[in-house]
Amino acid sequence: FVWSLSVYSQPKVNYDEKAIKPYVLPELLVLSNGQEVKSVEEWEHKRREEIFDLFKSEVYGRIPDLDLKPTSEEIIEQSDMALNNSAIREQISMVFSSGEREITINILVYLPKNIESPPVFVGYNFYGNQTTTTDQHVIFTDSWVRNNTDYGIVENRATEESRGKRNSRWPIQKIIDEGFGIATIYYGDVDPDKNDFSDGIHPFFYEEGMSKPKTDEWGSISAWAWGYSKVLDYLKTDRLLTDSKFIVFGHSRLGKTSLWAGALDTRFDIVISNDSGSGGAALFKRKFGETAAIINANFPHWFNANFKKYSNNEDALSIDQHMLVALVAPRPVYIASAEEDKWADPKGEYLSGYHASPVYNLYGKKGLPELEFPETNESIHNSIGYHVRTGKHDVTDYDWDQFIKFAKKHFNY
Ligand code: GTR
Repeated sequence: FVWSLSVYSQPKVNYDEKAIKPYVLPELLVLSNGQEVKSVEEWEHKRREEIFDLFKSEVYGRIPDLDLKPTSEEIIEQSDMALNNSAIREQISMVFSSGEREITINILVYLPKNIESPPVFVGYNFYGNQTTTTDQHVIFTDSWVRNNTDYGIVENRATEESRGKRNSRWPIQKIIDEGFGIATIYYGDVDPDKNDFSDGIHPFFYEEGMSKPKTDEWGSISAWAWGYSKVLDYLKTDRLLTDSKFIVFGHSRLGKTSLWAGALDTRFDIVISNDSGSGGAALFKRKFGETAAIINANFPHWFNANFKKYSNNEDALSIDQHMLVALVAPRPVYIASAEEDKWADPKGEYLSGYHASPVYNLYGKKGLPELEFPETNESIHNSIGYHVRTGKHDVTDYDWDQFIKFAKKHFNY
């Protein structure tokens, strides 16, 4: 067994609450000039903009604002008799091209029958749409997929053997039976998850001579967030979803992404982060579990180049993740943790919701008012929702039950 240099050079991972050094969170409601923010107006027009700018320049990276439109967008397959005749299925192919370059984003949609414009969960998957269900009609991605021998994925290509392999994370029938739709997309269609800026969407935006984004420009999390907005652009035009509400959902690295996407794109009516941890809901300055140094070493492409300055230097960060949660306000946001997922720092995930609450209060909404960490398996459904459930880093039925309950409550549905 050979330690890779990046692992070897890591500081020890801290899992001891008592060993956390005192830290100071950046003030949420104080402008950079020292002035206090006292109204929604000041929050929206001043402080929110400042915070966005910090997350863009120092963490996830700026998304180029060239408005790239799909070169084609087509429903390539549909059925009114999906899932034993209980659902409508649509598969949409969105193609983006520029010169020789092309990416295809495939959206798999299931909708309950006989409900007009149902609310829809929108979430990326890790290994291709075919892994989310055993439904034989689901089309494979042509994009690069991470190898996984359990799923028979060996040459970075989706395989028949992988069909349905991740369906425990996608209780599609339950979602449909509860009156919701679901849209899922393979995240690698937008940007393959590897430290390589020559593929995916990034190169579409390079100026002459560039081979990677500039130091303040987008890493992969921002690229996936961009993809979420493009998918939403389509969903907003779907004839069956004219008045639908949309819930952006993601697990782990994709939970980091759903928070950032939901903050950026206010057309997402609810934002859900599952076990998002470091760079997601967890507070960096606690340095508990996965730290900035560890994540930068193992996944340098997720963030922008500027973020590297904060490895072992969290004190210098002028943001922390409570500010990311606050950017979603006043829309409902749900943060889910798992007890055994210490790597993602459940308490740090909770605390970012707690410390984001003053912004919700400005809108007359209730966030997470108690500093005390809640009991396991007791969910909170205020405008900021939270639970820590028993078990590991995963998406379980318990998680989905809470997401559905949360959406029903806040949509009055
Ligand atoms: C881990 C990473 C976490 C989380 C997770 C996942 O390896 O350290 O930050 O993103 O992957 O996405 O499953």
